[in-house]
Amino acid sequence: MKQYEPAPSEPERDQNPDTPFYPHPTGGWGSVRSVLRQLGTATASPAVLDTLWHQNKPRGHMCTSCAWAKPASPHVVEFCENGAKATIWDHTRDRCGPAFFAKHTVTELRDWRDHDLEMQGRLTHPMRYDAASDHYVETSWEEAFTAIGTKLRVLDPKSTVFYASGRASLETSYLWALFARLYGHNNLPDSSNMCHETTSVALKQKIGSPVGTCVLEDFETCDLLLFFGQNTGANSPRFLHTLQQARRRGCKVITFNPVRERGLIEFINPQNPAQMLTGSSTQISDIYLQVKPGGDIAAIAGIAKHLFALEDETGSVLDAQFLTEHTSGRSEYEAWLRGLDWDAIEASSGLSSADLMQVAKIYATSERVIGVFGMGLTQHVGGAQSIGMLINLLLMRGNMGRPGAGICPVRGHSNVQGQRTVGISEKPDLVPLDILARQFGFEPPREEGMTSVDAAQGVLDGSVKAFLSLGGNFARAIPDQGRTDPAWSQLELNVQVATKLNRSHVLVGDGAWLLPCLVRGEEDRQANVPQAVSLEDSLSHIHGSIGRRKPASDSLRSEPAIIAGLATATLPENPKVRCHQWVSDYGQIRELIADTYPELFQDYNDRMFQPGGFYKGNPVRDRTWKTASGKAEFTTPDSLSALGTKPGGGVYTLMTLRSNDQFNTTIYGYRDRLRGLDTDRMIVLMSPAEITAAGLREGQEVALVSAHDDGHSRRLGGLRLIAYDLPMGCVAAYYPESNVLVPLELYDTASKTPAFKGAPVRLEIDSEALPKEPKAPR
Ligand SMILES: Nc1nc2c(c(=O)[nH]1)N[C@H]1C(S)=C(S)[C@@H](COP(=O)(O)OP(=O)(O)OC[C@H]3O[C@@H](n4cnc5c(=O)[nH]c(N)nc54)[C@H](O)[C@@H]3O)O[C@H]1N2
Ligand SMILES: Nc1nc2c(c(=O)[nH]1)N[C@H]1C(S)=C(S)[C@@H](COP(=O)(O)OP(=O)(O)OC[C@H]3O[C@@H](n4cnc5c(=O)[nH]c(N)nc54)[C@H](O)[C@@H]3O)O[C@H]1N2
Ligand SMILES: [Mo]
Repeated sequence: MKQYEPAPSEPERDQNPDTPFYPHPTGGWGSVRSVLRQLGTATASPAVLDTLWHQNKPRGHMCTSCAWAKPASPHVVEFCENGAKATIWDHTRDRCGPAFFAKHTVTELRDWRDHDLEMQGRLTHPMRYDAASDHYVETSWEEAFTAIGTKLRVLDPKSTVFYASGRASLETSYLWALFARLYGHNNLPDSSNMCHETTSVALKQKIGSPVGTCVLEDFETCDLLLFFGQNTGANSPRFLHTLQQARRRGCKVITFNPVRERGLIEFINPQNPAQMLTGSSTQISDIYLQVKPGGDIAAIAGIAKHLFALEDETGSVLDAQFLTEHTSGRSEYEAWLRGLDWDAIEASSGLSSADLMQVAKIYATSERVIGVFGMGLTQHVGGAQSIGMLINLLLMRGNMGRPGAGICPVRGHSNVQGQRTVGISEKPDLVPLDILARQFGFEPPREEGMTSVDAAQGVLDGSVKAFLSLGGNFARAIPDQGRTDPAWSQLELNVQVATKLNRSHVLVGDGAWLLPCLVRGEEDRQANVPQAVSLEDSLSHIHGSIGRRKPASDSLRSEPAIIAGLATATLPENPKVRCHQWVSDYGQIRELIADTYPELFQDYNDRMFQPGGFYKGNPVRDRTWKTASGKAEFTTPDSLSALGTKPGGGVYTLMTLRSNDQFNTTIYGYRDRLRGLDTDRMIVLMSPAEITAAGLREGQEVALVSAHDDGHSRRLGGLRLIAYDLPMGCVAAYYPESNVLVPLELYDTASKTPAFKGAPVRLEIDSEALPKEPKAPR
């Protein structure tokens, strides 16, 4: 099934031309057309152009799509294809209000597709679920707050969960975490628990800081970027500008990814008229290695083993002084590496010793190297160990704590890193509880709270009685939905603060509330004064953000105002807790944040509109290591594979992927342009050789069945098999449709981040008929 005629050119030399792919550069006219298509839909409001104009600029609003850095001197338009889609999606003219809910029962809505639920438009009124009629019915804010507060007061706080998705601002997040602790628990899982929690745990343990060490300037002087499992073209496209500039200076890029992602192959900057007119593109990766899923530990081990061999020959590869002064654990690591067998490295990584030698030689002659990574490393059973290996590699040549070098996790949601910074964490050790105790005159809970996996297990076993969600779509984002879906209706209380309707809102029972809030691009007036909020980007810079659009409905409230309403109705009187007063002026919330975190947030209100954001700092930049040993730690992994089980014998590793037309569970449309796939989402990708070996045929309808042997059956049928350029031993399908196949108990052993890129599955010819297309509502 070839979608586009391939037009082979230099960067495509390794592409299998018989499988679908996008034969054009990322960016270029394709991305302009894609934005125009979204703008041209009947639902987009013309005023959205003004909103886009201010996006990511000082005193404008900060994009709600990815967390990539916002430069001090923005481009004329500082947004990308997918940032524009996110804004257009937020500022639709469609409304999902009481009339819609009167027409459809909740049971009926459960059969709708994710896309169709969100396409109803912005939620406009607070709604209460009425179990008797099976409808959401309009309620008032006062009724909602009183009922929720009354229920929370009789529940054991430890049986409740306050989830947050990474979009809410620093001000909102601080209040949310404070509310949880004043109420009496640390059950504060975050979308980060399904995402970069692996990073936070691994970096903290190994280099003493839970976040990346690089700033934008480092990308101006680095001479090599090692890219592991991050899909820049779709998920952080503005980063492509940074990459393009680095490439033009002569910086090299080496990519490790099982999928040949176009953004990491070729790019035309839509903001560069010359490139747009001539069609001349920038090649991104010098070397593109299709590592097997979970094979990064082995790939890095191979590179490092070659480096030790080169060091034996030349004596000039390792940074001996750095290693002695700044690291611990090196001998054990070196002994392990030297003892490794090349057959095992090649089998686990799917890469040849010769390819890895080529990488080792480039690395050994590069002076300033940055390691970049995303979900391809974090979402594995051995995720933290893979990150540990990348750190080991960087440490070998002192690529940490000097300009142009370091480690750069590319974060997901636009403020997901910031939420952790201001206290949304289930780990009490990471929060200054003593300061909070003094500040607000209470005894904070000290027990460890629940991660996302713990929370899902608690919902499943009935120990969680109430689930409050600050944004997101938790029920749809988690693993094992076949098991978890039915459990949601058993909750005694389910409160969803949201902008658009999604599956988590319809998997409910008695005691469910839907509370609609402003989006970031909308004007947020409190006490008649427009308010600003702030966010932290992937490179630890904090930016102010001001929304200007008229809110979608007069009945909406801001997230901080909703939290103030909930907290006031729930908590006992405390003269030091004045939520409504704080919310009348968000500057007061920022002062509270600065009191709790004086080192990070001094002069917060004065600095928040600094162009490029203000930098939170990172001790690693000065080679200060806040680790157990006081040094950067070499670590030795337990296994050469990051997978929990070994593929083979009919078992394949399932990677769950995002398309270019989605933001997590928000499905904008059904194209995946950058992968050359213009079909629906119920597909499974597999290498042509593997299809033949399995006796299957392209286009066949198949089912994926879990090969995780724990007594639970997991199956997803109605999938069309597509031959795709992938390594042997794996298959790929879309998230969230394939989440039913990922076992809840399969997660990174250090952080409990689900193994969304490494679930073991088998393939069956689907004997069931294709499921009926869910009813299209419009
Ligand atoms: N437009 C858009 N932007 C987004 C999002 C979105 O859904 N849409 N989501 C946001 C969020 S919350 C996040 S966390 C980020 C996610 O952004 P990314 O970190 O890019 O996450 P994914 O797209 O899940 O997967 C990344 C890549 O990992 C590769 N991969 C899979 N398994 C392996 C492996 O074992 N090893 C290696 N080396 N690579 C592997 C996949 O082929 C894929 O290219 O993006 C954010 N930005
Ligand atoms: N199989 C598989 N599963 C995965 C992943 C994967 O790669 N594969 N990735 C994981 C990752 S990285 C993440 S981060 C999670 C994502 O998990 P979540 O963050 O929970 O999910 P989202 O899809 O981002 O949430 C979308 C919903 O957020 C609401 N929303 C949007 N904007 C706002 C706002 O401004 N305020 C409020 N209150 N609500 C808003 C809307 O109602 C929308 O429907 O999924 C994880 N799940
Ligand atoms: Mo994420």
